[in-house]
Amino acid sequence: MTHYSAKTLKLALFTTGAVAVAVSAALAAQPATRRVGALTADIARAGQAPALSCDKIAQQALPQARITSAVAVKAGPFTPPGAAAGARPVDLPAHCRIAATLAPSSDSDIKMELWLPLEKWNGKFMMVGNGGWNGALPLPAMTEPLRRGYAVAGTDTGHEGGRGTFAFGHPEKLTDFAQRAVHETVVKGKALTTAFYGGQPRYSYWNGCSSGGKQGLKEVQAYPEDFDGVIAGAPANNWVRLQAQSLVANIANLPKGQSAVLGTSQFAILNKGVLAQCDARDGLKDGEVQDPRACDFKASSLVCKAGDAAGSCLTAEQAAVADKIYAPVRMASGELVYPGMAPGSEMTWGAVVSRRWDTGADTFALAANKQDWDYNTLDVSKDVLAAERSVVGTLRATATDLSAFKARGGKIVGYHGWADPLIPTENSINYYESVVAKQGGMAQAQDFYRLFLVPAMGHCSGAYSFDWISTLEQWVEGARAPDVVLAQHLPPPGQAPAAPPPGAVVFAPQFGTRTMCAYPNVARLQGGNGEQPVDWVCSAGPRGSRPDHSPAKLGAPISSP
Ligand SMILES: [Ca+2]
Repeated sequence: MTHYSAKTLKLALFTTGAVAVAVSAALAAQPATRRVGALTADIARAGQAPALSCDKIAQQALPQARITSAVAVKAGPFTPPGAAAGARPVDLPAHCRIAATLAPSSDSDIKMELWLPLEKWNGKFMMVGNGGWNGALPLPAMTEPLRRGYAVAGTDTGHEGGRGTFAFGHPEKLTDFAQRAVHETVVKGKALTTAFYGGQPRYSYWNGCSSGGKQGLKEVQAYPEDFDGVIAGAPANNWVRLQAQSLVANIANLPKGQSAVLGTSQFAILNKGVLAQCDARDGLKDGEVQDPRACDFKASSLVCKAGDAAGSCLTAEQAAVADKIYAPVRMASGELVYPGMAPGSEMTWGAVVSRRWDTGADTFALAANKQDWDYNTLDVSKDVLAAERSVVGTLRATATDLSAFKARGGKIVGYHGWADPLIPTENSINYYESVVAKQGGMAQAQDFYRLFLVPAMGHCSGAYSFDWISTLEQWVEGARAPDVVLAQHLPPPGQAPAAPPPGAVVFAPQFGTRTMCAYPNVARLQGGNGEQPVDWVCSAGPRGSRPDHSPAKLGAPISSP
């Protein structure tokens, strides 16, 4: 059991918007072991003026690529194209904004952007990820790394629009989406960064969630030289099986030709039932289930009985559909396809189950090479394995041997919200355990890969605010390995956040700072209201997913490689 006293924790910095929290090196000092000589020279270079002007960088020759624009942008507000109406612009520092088109195959049309700080470059490179089928440059996600001084890159992965239909008749474009667009953008982005500043970046990082988490893991597996550190949030890495699970839930709630069985009011009834049964079990009645693996909730417990108030219970049909959404998906052979939804994730189930799930339908349509494939005909016992053998099999990032990345000092920070309505959380546990098995033990895996499971967090965000970039930087650059991370507890939607002054060490009492423990440890309340780090201790938690949501054996590969 590890206990961290309040004295060993300090709030290190706040940034605008999300509160950035760092933990003092006293927690888990780790000696710097890498690149000490190179680092000295690199630090001298960091912060220096560019060696080339933004005009000159436009003339750089790149193989199988052309720079379409390079513009020096003055410091000032930036609103990404396509931002929601009324979205607040982000203040960006002066930078050279480069756009390029990459064509590693004759059918490729990969757009990338690279933003290079004109002053105070931190000497580092970062690439940010995409979501879903991608099809747009991730400009909003590029703003924060630039503000931190990074040279930052992003790609549209080689097509436009958020549907998978782009890939019919375009196998090279599917390859670009699966992995090549990211790798090519890394290579070109680093080359341009090096030319611009007159020296290589001293560290290179990936930051992505959802498809972005998958992209980061694919990089680790296929191109271990590309990054020194990877943030892989809620990864869609077991792509084909995830889409099968999403479609099973979707079909259950939206039977062909009928209206949805469960809607917003039923999601709320289910969530209330889960909290009534399981919230207080973790010692803190806070509207969050710390570890849903310990919550054996059944929707059938909410079927209306005589005397139940209207709107407080479910019909038998509604309960059966909900229990199907909670359930793992298995083939007739018993092989796990994918874990089910965790109790506590109900409030946002509508994202997948209340409308046609195009992401999954497109995946299996491509696998069958039939544009009019009817997703209602999905047979998980046959179609999943067939899809994994088809062109969409390349969309998986489930390889378990990460030793090449580990051997060169690479680090992975993974996270996944327990209330994720899009990607059931236990897939992250199953993947992590398959890496542990391949590594030969938990300690060997934790040497380079840590996973954080976040109570009440939805898909990639919600409930808590983290500073994953600082967490990864501190680990890769030698300050500390993340045994714990601190997260700012966010107030429920509609309530103004408490805004502590810069440098404050006193946390807002009602929405304070929560300790998150690296898997398999879990945070246990030892006092207080749970809103200060000292209220929690990290102690050993259970290994693996709930038994029926696990592959048959702990550490078994989560899908055929
Ligand atoms: Ca609780």
